Amino acid sequence: MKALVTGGAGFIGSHLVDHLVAEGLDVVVVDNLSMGDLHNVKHQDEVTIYVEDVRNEKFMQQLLQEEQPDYIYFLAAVASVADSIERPAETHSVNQTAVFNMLEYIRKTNLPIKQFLFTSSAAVYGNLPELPKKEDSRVDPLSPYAIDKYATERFVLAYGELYDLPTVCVRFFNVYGPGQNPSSPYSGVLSILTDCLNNKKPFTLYGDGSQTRDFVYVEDVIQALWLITKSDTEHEVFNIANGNEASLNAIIETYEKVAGTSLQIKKAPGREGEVKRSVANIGKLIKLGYTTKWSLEAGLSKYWEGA
Ligand code: UD2
Repeated sequence: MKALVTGGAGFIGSHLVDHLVAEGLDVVVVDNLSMGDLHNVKHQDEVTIYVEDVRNEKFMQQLLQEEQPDYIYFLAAVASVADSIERPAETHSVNQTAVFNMLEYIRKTNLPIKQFLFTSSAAVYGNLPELPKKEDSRVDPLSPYAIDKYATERFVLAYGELYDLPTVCVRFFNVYGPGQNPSSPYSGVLSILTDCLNNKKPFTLYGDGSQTRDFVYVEDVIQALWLITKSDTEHEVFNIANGNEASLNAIIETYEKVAGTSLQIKKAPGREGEVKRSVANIGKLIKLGYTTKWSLEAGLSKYWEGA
């Protein structure tokens, strides 16, 4: 069995690649290293890596023909709400057009895949009051990022139904763990917090810290992705989260305790297009056998140990 992982040198992608290699799959990675890093890929001798952009349509088509992957995990993305507001056109070309082009090519050439998994985001739910978010909760995408993710989900599911392709979508909540790149202002907040705690840098807190998120340790995310693959599920959407809501203030406090050091905080206005509260219902995943192995404290301790 062969798996193609776009964004496979990125934070979540590289953990997925490790797991797929351990499961005995042949793994092919496409990553343009815009946020990813080849050092993230542990078993480089066992993985075929192409440093390429998923927007290179010709290249991607040739790759699919040559490699004939059974499983496709589409993780390549401009992965930030704030970044998408700065660069809406570029976000769109990666987060929607590249995915669409691949689906269209698979359809036209009848490429015999076993699963096409698209990674969407909790951002699609927006700021509607229903909590926790279920996969069939109303959506209200507020940013170019969220709009692209939601529209692409619809393409992925419609292509699945209309052309009988084995497609599935997941909505990541806030994923953290080793390998997350803290170097951009759009990086995940826990990677930035880790960097600030480690290097005694001031942390910029956007808003009053009362915004909530559902943080999930990357190992649990990989568990969920693999369960979805093994279950042969198709034409479904799954939340991938921990199922617990925590405010940013509470997360900072917990992390300071775990790290045994305190943070210097600079306040800044809240970010545009941001979600105020976020927490998932993970019942659908639990039905597939998912159990969260990492509480926030356990995950933060593990992350801090390796930082
Ligand atoms: C996360 C995902 C995004 C999308 C979204 C869905 C990451 C990196 N991004 O965006 O892809 O799926 O969830 O809702 O996981 N913050 C600070 N200071 C900083 C950085 C962040 O206060 O230096 C705040 C930020 O304003 C936000 C919270 O921390 O309220 C989490 O920010 P984030 O960028 O880690 O993730 P989020 O939820 O915006």
